[in-house]
Formats: sequence, structure tokens, C-alpha cells
Amino acid sequence: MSDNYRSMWTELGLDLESHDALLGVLGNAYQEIYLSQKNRPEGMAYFDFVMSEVHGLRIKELMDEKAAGRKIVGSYCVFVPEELVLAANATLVGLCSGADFAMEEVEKLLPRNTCALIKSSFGFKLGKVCPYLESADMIVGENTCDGKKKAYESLGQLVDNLYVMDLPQVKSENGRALLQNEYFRFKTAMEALTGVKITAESLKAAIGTVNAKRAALHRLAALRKADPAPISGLDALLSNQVFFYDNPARFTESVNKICDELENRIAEKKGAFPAGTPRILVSGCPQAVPNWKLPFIVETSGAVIVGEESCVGERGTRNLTDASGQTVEEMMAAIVDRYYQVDCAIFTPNPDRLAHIEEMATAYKADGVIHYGLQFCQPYLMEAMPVEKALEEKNIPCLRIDTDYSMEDAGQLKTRVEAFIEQIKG
Ligand code: BJ8
Repeated sequence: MSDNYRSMWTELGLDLESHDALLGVLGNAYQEIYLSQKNRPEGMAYFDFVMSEVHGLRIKELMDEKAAGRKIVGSYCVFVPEELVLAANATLVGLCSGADFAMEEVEKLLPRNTCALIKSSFGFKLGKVCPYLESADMIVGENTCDGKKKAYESLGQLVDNLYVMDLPQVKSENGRALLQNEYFRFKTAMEALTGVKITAESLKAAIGTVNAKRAALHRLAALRKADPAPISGLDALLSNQVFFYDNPARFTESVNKICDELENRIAEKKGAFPAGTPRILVSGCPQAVPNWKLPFIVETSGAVIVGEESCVGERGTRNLTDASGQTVEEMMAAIVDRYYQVDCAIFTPNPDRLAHIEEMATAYKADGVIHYGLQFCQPYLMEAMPVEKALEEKNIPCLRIDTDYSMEDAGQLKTRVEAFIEQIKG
């Protein structure tokens, strides 16, 4: 990376030594996990470039946007509506939380038995290694699981720009009303942050932009139904991860280009893996950058991942927002409708998620489902039990794992995954 970036990182307050260490680990992991794959689509070169510049060029772009007066908003959850951020002339970036960092410091603030995702978000702050977090003018925390909502109380002591969004826990008339109120409150907060009033015109354009990037991922997902699968689960996951922080228009264009290439591959029966490779659907907790542990294990054990029932995946992007409204109120209602359908495990009860897992297993012709739970994540680990039971009733094999970001259990996981793959080969 260019030396110019070092002064940018210094200005952002990063700890350069720790940051160098992080980038070193990231670069090695990317080399080992991504660049060692065979039969990758050529279009993935774009994502290789994005990853090589993840703390470089993209941050420079954000800094240029800031210099031109645009605000940056950071988020930890797919419930933060990008449509409202864009319509207020700001940029939304996901704050990834997919790796352990500064764990000793973190465990002074959070109990040891907190999920890896929450710990990671603190580690990146305490270790001063995340330029996205440091460039954000507003950080949005959302009241989802108990871990997150209590952790935001502590995060609020570490940053001076935390905005907490309340969210319903039950899908009911009251729940929907709460979501609607919170989205109107957020709209006002965005307008206050940027000084830009959200109009029908700007909101319609923003809905179009976000829908286009979701639609590109829908297109990519649909192509994974083919056998042989034209793209690895690792590469598809990376596209879903980059969704959260790339420039939206460029992201859409790049994914659509990959889809064009995948269509040709399918016509030529070219795959990332041979035809007949056992097909796995992964379901559960989000896998944020650079959490590539499970797909790496699965795809080096003789199977291919064909879908992610996850917020970094289909749960996060499943529905488009209806863009037919003419007024701000009509479009706000459409935004509430769209997000209200997200079937995160924090909702009780949460029958839609179960239905979606079954639908996805059928649509992607999965031979089995791996339920991915992060240790200490109550919502997803609790739901894993009924998910497994329901799948077994439908004769869909299911493997439940709970893990964290360390590689300590990698050998043990690999053994279990290999045994599962043998089972589904049957
Ligand atoms: S909408 S899944 S992105 S909350 S893994 S922090 S649930 S203890 S991430 Fe999520 Fe929004 Fe829901 Fe999606 Fe808590 Fe579990 Fe940790 Fe989690």
C-alpha cells in the first residue's frame, strides 16, 4: 500500500504498529484462503483488488467524500436502512467485526462469555485499527440481542458519536409501529447530521441504488443453483461481505459483471468444483470480514457452499424496497415494510426464518445444512435446535456447530465437517 496512506491512518488516530500487524495477518490469510483457490471467476479480480485496498483506497475515497462535506455513518446491523443514509447525502459503511483483536483489553470491558462479533467490534476500537470506525461521523448501534444492546452502553463511553436505534423483538402491530417510529427518528437524525432534507426525489434515488445492489446479489445467488456451482462459497461470501462497504454503484456493476461471466460458465458447464460435489447451505450468525473460517474448512473438505442464510447473505438482502411510492411518507412505509421482514433470531417467535432455511435448502439443491452459531450467541444457538429438528423431519441432514474466531478448534471442526460430508454423500 502507498506510503500516503500512512499519514491518512495517522490522522485518523490509528495505532500504526498494531494496524500493520493486522494488515499482515489479513494479507496472509487472504493469500492462503482466497488466492489459493482454483477455477475462480476472472471477475473476482475486482474483489481481490478491493481487499488489497480495504484500508487504503476505499478509506481514501471516504476521506475525500468527507473533505467534500459528505458524512460517513457506520453500522453493525442490517436493520440500519441504507436508503435513509444515502437520501441524506451520506455514506453507510458496515463495521465488520470479523476478527479477534486486543482481546485482553476487550475482556476488561466485556464478560469473557460475550460472542466473538461483539468482542471484535470492541477490539477494533480499543486496538485503534479500524479506519472505517474512526472515519465515521455517526456510529449506529441497534438494540437487537442482549449482548449488543448492553455492549453499546459501554461503547458509548469509548466514542462520542454513538446513535442507538431501538428495535422491536416481536413481530406485532406494536412491533411494526416501533420500527416505523425509530426509522422516522433516524431520518430526522440523518437530516440533522448532514443538514440535508430528505425529499421524495432523493429517497426514490436512494431506494433505487440500494435495490440495485441487492438485485445484483440476488442474481449471483440464483446462479449458484447450477451444478457444477459456478462460484465457490468463499468467493460468494466475499461479495456479500464487500456489499457493506464498497461504493454502491461500483459494487453493483462489478457483481453484475461476475454474473455475466458465471452465466457463460454455466453454459459451458464450468464450475468452481466438479459437478456432483456435495452442496451445503450455511445458516446462522453473520460471517463478517475477515471471518472465512467455516467456508474455508468446508471447501477444503470436499464440499461446496451454495448459499448463506445469514445477514451477510440472503437474510440481509432478501427483499427489495418497493420504489413505487410518490411521497416521502409512502416510501418510508415501504422501507418499514421491507426491513420488518428481516427474520433475525432476536425476534420471538421467529417462524419465517425456519421457512426460509427450508426454502433455500430446496432452491439451492443443498444436500445438507450447516448451522453456524457463534459461541455465547443465545438467539442463534437457541434457534439451532428447532432448525435441526425441522430439517431432520424433512430428511435434510443438519450439522450444528458453535465456534468463535480463533483457529484453535479448526482441526476438530474439520473432522466434524468431513464426517458430515461423508454422511450426506451417503
Ligand atoms: S439482523 S443477525 S446483523 S442483530 S452473533 S451480536 S445476535 S450474540 S449479529 Fe445481527 Fe442485525 Fe440480527 Fe443480522 Fe448478538 Fe448473536 Fe453476537 Fe449477533
